[in-house]
Amino acid sequence: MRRGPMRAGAFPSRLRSTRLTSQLGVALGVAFAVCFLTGLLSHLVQDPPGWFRWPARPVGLYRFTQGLHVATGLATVPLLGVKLWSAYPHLFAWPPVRSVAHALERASVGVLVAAALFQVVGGVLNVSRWYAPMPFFFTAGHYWVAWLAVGALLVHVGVHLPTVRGALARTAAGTPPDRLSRRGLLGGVAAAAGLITLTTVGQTVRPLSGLAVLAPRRPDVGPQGLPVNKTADNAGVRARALDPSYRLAVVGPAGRADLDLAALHAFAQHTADLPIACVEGWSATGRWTGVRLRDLVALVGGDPDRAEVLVESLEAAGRYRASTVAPAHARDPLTLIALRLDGEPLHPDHGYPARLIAPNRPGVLQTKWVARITVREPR
Ligand SMILES: Nc1nc2c(c(=O)[nH]1)N[C@H]1C(S)=C(S)[C@@H](COP(=O)(O)O)O[C@H]1N2
Ligand SMILES: [Mo]
Repeated sequence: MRRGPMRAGAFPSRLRSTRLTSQLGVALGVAFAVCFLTGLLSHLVQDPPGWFRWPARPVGLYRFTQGLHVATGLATVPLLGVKLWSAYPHLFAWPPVRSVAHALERASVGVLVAAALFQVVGGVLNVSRWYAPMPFFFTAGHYWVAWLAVGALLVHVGVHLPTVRGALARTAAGTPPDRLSRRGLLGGVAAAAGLITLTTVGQTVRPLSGLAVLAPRRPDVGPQGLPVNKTADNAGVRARALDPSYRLAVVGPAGRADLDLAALHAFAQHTADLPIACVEGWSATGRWTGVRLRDLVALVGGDPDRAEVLVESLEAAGRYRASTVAPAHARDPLTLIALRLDGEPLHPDHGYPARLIAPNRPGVLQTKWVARITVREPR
């Protein structure tokens, strides 16, 4: 009956132990928890329900939480790999099902493994901007499968907590290890995770940018020294962005103003050092100069301290063609309709003639090629 991996002694490595699996499980659990919470936060910031308020300060908070999200997610790759290696002989346990509870537990492990792989592989593909293998909207899939993974993880932890506790309480493993010791293996996993972190985190931690050889983005590579996600050509806006008849429409309770570039430059100009913090984990700071959004709100009769603002792009379609600026950001003196980057007019790929830049916001909400600003009075 019991052949191949099913037979007794089919997995001779003495490196595997309950203790090893427990230690890897704890590390993976911590990384997953951090990744889940920072991911949930990012979701709330991008798509805020009515009860959720995200502050405009500190300026770089989202840059930090999203950098942490992507860094913990990437560090999970070797952890998850070795964890699966350490536990997969259980897949061939005999008898395959002992009871209804055992069957349910095995099914939940199946869900957990599938969901964890989906999250990690999908996250890496997204960071690499390789969407072909994902024929669905990445953000929505990543969000819902995260809940699936958390549910299955809670069941998993609940079932195995007593075993893990016991295994971690014992000091030394009973059998002498193979050539590689358990500590050696754990050290190797930690080193692999550390190396991945070191070679990617420079995409958001500027002093380490020279080491970011595995990161798809470098904070200093791109026109005007800043990376670009979507170019003016990709967005199909180049001609309209460069058209001298460009006007920024500002609409509010007192009416509408159509401002050409000269009119925008005639407003008081302000400069702010603010990061673009992309959800993909890269970030880069620019020195932006332009008109305060609150000044444009006041121009059309809105209340600069309470108004919510809709910012729309010249881009005709596309998920990121518009964003809503909540009152906390709209009233912030650092929130600009930027006309310049480092003292130069914006490069077309950075949103010429005008882009939104606000403190503590995800990159996807920093709308480029702004064409229309609509002031909404507080609800
Ligand atoms: N109109 C428009 N604005 C946009 C986008 C877009 O696709 N369309 N992409 C956003 C994303 S995902 C990011 S990270 C930033 C990137 O800004 P940068 O290309 O100027 O660095 O722009 C944002 N603004
Ligand atoms: Mo982004």
